[in-house]
Amino acid sequence: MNKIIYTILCSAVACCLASCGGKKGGGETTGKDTVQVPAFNADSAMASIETQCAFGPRTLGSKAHEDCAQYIEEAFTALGCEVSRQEADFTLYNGQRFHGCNIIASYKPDLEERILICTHWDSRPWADNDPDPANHHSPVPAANDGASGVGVMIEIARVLSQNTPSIGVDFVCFDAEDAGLPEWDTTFRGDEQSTWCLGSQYWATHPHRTDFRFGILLDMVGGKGATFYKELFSQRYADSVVTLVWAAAKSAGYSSLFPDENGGAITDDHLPLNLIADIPTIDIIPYYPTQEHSFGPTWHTLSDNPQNIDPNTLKAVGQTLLQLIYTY
Ligand code: AHN
Ligand code: ZN
Repeated sequence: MNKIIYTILCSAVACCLASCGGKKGGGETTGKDTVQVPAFNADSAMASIETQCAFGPRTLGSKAHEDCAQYIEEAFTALGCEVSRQEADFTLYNGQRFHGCNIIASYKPDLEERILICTHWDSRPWADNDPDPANHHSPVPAANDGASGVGVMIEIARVLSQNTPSIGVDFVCFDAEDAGLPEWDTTFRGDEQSTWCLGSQYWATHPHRTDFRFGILLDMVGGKGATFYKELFSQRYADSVVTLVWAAAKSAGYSSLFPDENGGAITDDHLPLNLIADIPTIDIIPYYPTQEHSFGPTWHTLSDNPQNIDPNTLKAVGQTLLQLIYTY
């Protein structure tokens, strides 16, 4: 068939699907073809966040931690991913030792062309930024700072299982990101930065594979009023990935949540991936320019609960990632 007529026909069919379907994420013209990007369902990501939080705070050594690890493994397995648990021993800033695990879920592990999407799944043991000092030793519910990234990744895995993409994806849930030096400990002498991100430090020195085009870290991707500025280490180590993701956000219609602005420099799980595993990895992390704390009002407080998650934020991040995956 004549190529021009074929293209017009494809476009017409795609337009019809878009207008009749109503549930699709939106069309994307790549120059050759019109690709229909499937829709990210924020309600199902939200349901996963509620499930995770219902176990209780997922702090190292707790029953909630073990229960949630099982839930995460089962959720990715049910969606057709190959799942494994990477067990590790972690030593906290205070010398306390815990057994824990990174959880690895591979979608189509045989595909060579693949990307890494990751987040942390543990809860901070101490709400040391809570407005009430009486809560500074209580664990954080971690709806945003823990469950949100996992919820978005599980929903992406569901979409992959129903709409075959041309690339493979590995999802990695890092443990022990958030047991770093609490603000109330004034006796610690040493390198504070290395007390954070213990699971990703372990994974970066024992990666299950490293042949990824790039990595994307999700951290606190469900907060009300969140905007995602370009984090500094992401630009330093993986600027082309920043450009790709911010362009995908624009194509998906979310440029207002992904402004072309510089954020802070954040010590997070993407640093070991860039510096140790040599995988160019960016951090999608909120920056609240007008709030007292740049991570937002619920950060490391007891208010980091599902009620303070906005499904619209989850949607913007999830749809941006699908835009990237299905137009890659
Ligand atoms: C520090 O504030 C040192 N790191 C931020 C990383 C983080 C904590 N992400 C979530 N909780
Ligand atoms: Zn945290």
